[in-house]
Amino acid sequence: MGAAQQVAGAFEELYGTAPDGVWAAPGRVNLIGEHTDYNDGFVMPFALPHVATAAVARRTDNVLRLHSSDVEGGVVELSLDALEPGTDQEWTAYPAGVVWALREAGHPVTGADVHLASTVPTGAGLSSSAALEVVIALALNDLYELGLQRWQLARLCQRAENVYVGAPTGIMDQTASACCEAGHALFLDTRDLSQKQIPFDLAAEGMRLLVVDTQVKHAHSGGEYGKRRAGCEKGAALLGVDALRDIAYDDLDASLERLGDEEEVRRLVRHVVTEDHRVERVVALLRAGDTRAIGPVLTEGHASLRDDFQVSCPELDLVVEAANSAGALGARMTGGGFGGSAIVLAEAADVDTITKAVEEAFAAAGFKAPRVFEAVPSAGARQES
Ligand code: GAF
Repeated sequence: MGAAQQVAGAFEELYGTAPDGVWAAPGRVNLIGEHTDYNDGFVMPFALPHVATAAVARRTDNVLRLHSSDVEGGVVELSLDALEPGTDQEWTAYPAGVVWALREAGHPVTGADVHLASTVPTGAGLSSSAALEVVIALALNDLYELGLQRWQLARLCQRAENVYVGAPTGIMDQTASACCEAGHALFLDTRDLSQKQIPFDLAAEGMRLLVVDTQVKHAHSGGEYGKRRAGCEKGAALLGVDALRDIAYDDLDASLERLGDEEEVRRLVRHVVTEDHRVERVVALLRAGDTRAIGPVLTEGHASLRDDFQVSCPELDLVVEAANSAGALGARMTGGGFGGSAIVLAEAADVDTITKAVEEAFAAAGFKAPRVFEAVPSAGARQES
């Protein structure tokens, strides 16, 4: 039985009727472009095969019933009229936040029964929460015939996360989940959400991309992410621009000089401006068919996140160091940082050696064993049945 059928079957057992449909939305890996999305910059994620799957049925009585097979406990019943930002600290805040954001934007959503099951690892920097948000947004968009486009759903999901959940994240993860296509990475300009699908089929070129989940759990509602964001906004204000995206790479040195003794802001600005430039370099290399050459750019990005933006951790640094020493083409942390996952670009023939090297390095350092898997660029959100 496929995942969609299983989730539909569980819905029927739970609620006593069949769902109106089943939808799926993926987690993501970000190839390059980290902490640029809330600076109006460039990002380049691709969708994972891991998905949040939701069986959903409409209701007409302003009630939302939520259940997840991944969380202990029964059905949670919420009144739509009582949904209030900042009041829910549980997983239910993500789907409820989406319903809140839709209704707040004036969309006539009158309730739903939902059963969810997700294969996206949680707390691993792979956007399990965006997958939850997007699957609900897409299901309600279809069921209530709201006619919203994918990028609009992503914006509403971001609003749910920023305002309802209270995590000050950018737009990358929701857009990735909603808009990615199989076999492609998504080159996204987060200023206007314009997008280009860039073919990214590593297997055809004899390479692989590994995800190494360090098992160090992270969260965005914690203060560090917000502090980086505030520091970037301060940098933009000091430099007199709307967002750091507006600092041209060629003007970086002059801009850093203008920041004088604002040492911390200088580091943040340097990361964001060089990272936007790295995204453009990676896009150019992929377009030129020079895929192997992106490896060193990924590693450079890691150094910038570690030294300038300071969002890495010893486990992520060790993945990058051990993988590169064992012959990887390049490696970097992916996602917000402070734990979570790293990605490793490798020749297919070197995957086993590199995996072993990373596992041994973790054991030698006394770290919890990492979880390593291959990431194949997969489809974005869709209706399954
Ligand atoms: C997290 C956030 F949710 C994204 O918006 C992005 O800022 C990312 O960290 C860092 O690039 O995944």
